[in-house]
Amino acid sequence: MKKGNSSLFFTDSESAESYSLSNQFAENMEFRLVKDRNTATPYDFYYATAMAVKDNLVRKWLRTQNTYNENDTKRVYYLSMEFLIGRLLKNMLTNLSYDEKLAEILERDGLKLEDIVEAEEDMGLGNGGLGRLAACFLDSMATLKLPAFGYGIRYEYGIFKQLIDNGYQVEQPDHWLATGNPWETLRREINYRIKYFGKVISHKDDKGNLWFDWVDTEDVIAMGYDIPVPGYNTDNVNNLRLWAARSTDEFSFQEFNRGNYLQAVENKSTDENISKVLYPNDSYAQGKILRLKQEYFFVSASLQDIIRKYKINHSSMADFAEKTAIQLNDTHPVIAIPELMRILLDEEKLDWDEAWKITTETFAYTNHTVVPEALEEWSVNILELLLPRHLDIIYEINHRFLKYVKQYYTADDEIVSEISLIKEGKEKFVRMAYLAIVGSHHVNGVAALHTEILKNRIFKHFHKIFPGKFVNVTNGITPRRWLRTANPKLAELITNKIGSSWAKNLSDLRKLEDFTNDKKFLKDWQDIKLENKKKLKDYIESEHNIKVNINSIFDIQIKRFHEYKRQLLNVLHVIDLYIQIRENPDKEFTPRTVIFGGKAAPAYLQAKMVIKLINNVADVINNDPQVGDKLKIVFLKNYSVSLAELLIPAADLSEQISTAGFEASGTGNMKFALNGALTIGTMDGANVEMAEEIGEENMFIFGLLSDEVVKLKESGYDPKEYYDANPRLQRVVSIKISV
Ligand code: 26Q
Repeated sequence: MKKGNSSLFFTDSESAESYSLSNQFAENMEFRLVKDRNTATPYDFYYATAMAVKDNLVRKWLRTQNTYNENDTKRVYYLSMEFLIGRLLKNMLTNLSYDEKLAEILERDGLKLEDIVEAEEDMGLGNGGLGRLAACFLDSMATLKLPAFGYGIRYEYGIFKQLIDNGYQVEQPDHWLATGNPWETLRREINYRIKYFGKVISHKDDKGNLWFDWVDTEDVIAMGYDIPVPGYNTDNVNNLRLWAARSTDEFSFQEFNRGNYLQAVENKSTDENISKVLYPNDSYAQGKILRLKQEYFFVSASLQDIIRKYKINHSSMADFAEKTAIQLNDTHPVIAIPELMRILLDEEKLDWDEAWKITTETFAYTNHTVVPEALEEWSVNILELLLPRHLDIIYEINHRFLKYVKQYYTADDEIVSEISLIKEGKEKFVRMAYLAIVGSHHVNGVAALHTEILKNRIFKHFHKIFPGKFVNVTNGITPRRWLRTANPKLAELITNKIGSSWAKNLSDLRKLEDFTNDKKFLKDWQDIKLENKKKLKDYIESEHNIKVNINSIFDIQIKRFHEYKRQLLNVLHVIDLYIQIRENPDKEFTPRTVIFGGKAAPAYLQAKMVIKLINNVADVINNDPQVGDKLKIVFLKNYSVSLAELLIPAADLSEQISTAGFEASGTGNMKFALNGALTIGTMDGANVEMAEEIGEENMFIFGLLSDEVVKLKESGYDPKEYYDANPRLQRVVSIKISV
């Protein structure tokens, strides 16, 4: 330790930054991990490195947060049930520009940064696109020096690990926290009480005003864990706060009095299930009470925390919306709307109109899907049981909204019931997307086409009732992780040509247009691609025992398995190629390796059968001596962010082939294009804008447009007609192959 320090704290001039990384590494290894040269495992090397890097961030982290408080800046809060972060070490090193320095230090002890990085578990706290988008936004917001905060859940189990057994997907729990998480800091003082169940009572005050109280609740504690989010090439370090559930200490006296001590403690331990596991479906909202508990859990904790921070500088709630923007990542955190209303009405004692103004000026909602079964609807019965006061408030919001609708929009009862926040029927439901629209100042789609579909199809009445509320914000990706970190050689080649500004300002890549005829540059580019393909080839061989030809086209489709994403169409095409090879063995054929990766929701049988089909087709094709290395098909198990970082830089062809109108945006499409792959795709989601941006000559566009899909469905779509009219399709579908 440093000598001569008269205080227990570092002063500004002698900050922790002045310690050398190698000293910190050694201190961590010895004092925190209690290991030496003889006992350290590869995981210890990773852990000691990660802690040293984090220590180097702390000063900037503290300073950034202090500056926000001192300046009372307006803050943006990103509320998301998912943050699909992947590994952090390399990303942290990139953003701090430490990568080379550290690699050098490690090398002195015969260690390779590349190996150390591999020891880190993925933080798989998300399903797919929506969760990865949240992670990319954190990186971008820190890089742009925005005072932004992420809020989510510290799931003990992330997205399941996928094994393949006899071609079938098998799910295994992902206990990622078992080996510890060097990036997080438990904030003991940041904990909040979350209320559930109970009842609403009312009383009148002296002036005759009616007040409501939510009482007799069963409470759980939310504990805050913080993860630093450094921006690229800036001293800004933002914060991601994840909540973990802990039981309150007051265990059940009822049980205790009955002499059932253990039962009393056991019941408490079930409270901690709230943050136990991420729901693994990405397109089906099942309506389970535990899911609603999770949603309210992190929303209530986050709002309490946001309001506490606001109150450091403010004595009334009047300026709350001016100082606070809360972005709702899909409807998953939308219970925040009635929750803020509850706080403003019942605790802050504002009247309805004031409270509603603040609420609607605070929230904005991002929609990520038009698939009807993915739109959340909560049973009124469940809400009444779990969150009775919120249900009252939702009814009041609906009452006022429908009054407005009838006055200014339509008296047509059918339309009124169609757009009511409450879906009537044998069982009543709250339509969370409608609640989000009514309670937010803006609603955005995630690509131009998707936003048009929101405005003209699924939310058309709302668009007419609230003109200007719907806006487009096309998704993006962080070029730091997806080019600089994932494909360092290509990043360096580009930087050598046009400088490094592209990493912050991606449109600067246009400068590369000057080099489209530079033979040396193109050759270097191709060499890097080939090197990346070799790395992937080695992985495929070691993990899947399949030998692939690196001179074949690497044709890659990686994403969640879903019917609308049409992995089935892709595998049917592979079967067609196989038939062609078998029928014309001597015909020239451009060798191709078709690679699939992705998880299916555990209960989504149709998607799981497509995985099984791909694996069966792979068994036949890969073992057919007549095919040789002309064609290979590979299903990679356990697709993840870190696997994406290996796959995308090695791709020649990116598959983005969803049925037009269904893929809200897609973000994988952009990652491939950034790494120099060509795209085969439909005019769906952000593919449309990509075609404009990168030029249609760099995309193979096919298929119906989204309006044509709608028309075809309306006029009666009969797949059998296509089958009957197309002999090639008939052969593909009816081919009998034995494994
Ligand atoms: C809802 C209720 C209960 C349980 C789970 C869910 C749930 C969870 C995750 C519903 C949907 C999701 C995830 C959706 C998602 O990832 N959508 C994708 O979002 C990307 C980012 O905007 C887009 O690029 C993709 O097009 C879109 O599919």
